[in-house]
Amino acid sequence: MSDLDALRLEALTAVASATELSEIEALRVQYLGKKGAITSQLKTLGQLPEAERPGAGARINQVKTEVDAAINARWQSQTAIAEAAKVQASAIDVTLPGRGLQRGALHPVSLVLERIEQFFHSVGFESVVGPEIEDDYHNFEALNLPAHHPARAMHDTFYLTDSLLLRTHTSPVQVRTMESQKPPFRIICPGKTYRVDPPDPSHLPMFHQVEGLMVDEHCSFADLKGMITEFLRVFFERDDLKVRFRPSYFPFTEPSAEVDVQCVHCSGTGHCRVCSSTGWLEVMGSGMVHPRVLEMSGIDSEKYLGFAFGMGPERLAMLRYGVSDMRHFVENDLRFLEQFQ
Ligand code: 2U9
Repeated sequence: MSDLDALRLEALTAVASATELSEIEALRVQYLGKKGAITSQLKTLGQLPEAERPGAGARINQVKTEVDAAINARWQSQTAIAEAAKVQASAIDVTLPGRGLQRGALHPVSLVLERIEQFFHSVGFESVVGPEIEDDYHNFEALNLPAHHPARAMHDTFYLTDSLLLRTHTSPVQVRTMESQKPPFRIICPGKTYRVDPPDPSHLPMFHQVEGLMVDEHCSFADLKGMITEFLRVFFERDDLKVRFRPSYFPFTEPSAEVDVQCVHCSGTGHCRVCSSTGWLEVMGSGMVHPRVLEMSGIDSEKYLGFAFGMGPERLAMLRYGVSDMRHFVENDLRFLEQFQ
């Protein structure tokens, strides 16, 4: 029995200090298994005098139960600790502040294109787009710019083959519309255009244009002036903005006019560098479509008249947002782009 007391103490001490579940399981086998130290005590009962056997048997079973309970309790508490550690390791702290979203912003040229389209859609124009790779006919010939016409020198052209090129304006889109649709129509053609211009503060080899064309039976230069004046007042958000039309020359329009607005920087006083002290800023070109251009695309120039205009969104974005160098638009410097949020 003194062996049993020592065994009991040894087992309970070992269980109390076991931390690993595998260790606890090993103790169960060591003391309570078939050949375990406590189980083996029962086998020694036969060696005792008969009168002592019931008491000794009961005592061994009592120790067995006690050690079994200690092992179970230790197993449970260590399992709970292991579980808690696992949860802790994979826990997400939902109270931590989020990393936050970095909001993007539209490019200033996109913002300007949106404003231009919004205005012209509101007065009945539809946007039409076309290919950036064009043929010589649609880019030049059909616009009254035959080969060797001196005005072709105005467009230093990226040629891909003898007859294919990167369009130098979006005018070929209007030509294709006139070829395939019957008037009346009002369209604007926004898109990328290309000219052999090395980048400098006011030139890029790829830039944008929005050109417009209205063809109808009654369509006058007065309509052109009214439409463009209204557009510029809405665009620059000034009801009283002064607009002037200056005689000019384009092969595809006759008469032609360059459009100036009162300088949006010095309000026309001329005390500024933006307008070179003139008080005026050139913002667009315009004119009545040349009858030969209408005829070449199959429109009866006796019955129909057209007005057309063209503008550069990069230039308008520079004036609207006070950007002094066109190269900012293609450098993708976030310090620049972030200002248009
Ligand atoms: C057709 C007939 C006429 C389009 C026009 C301009 C005047 C013009 C420039 C302004 C600055 C382009 O971005 S810019 O370099 N454009 O001055 N464009 S009239 O006239 C057309 C177009 C197509 C069939």
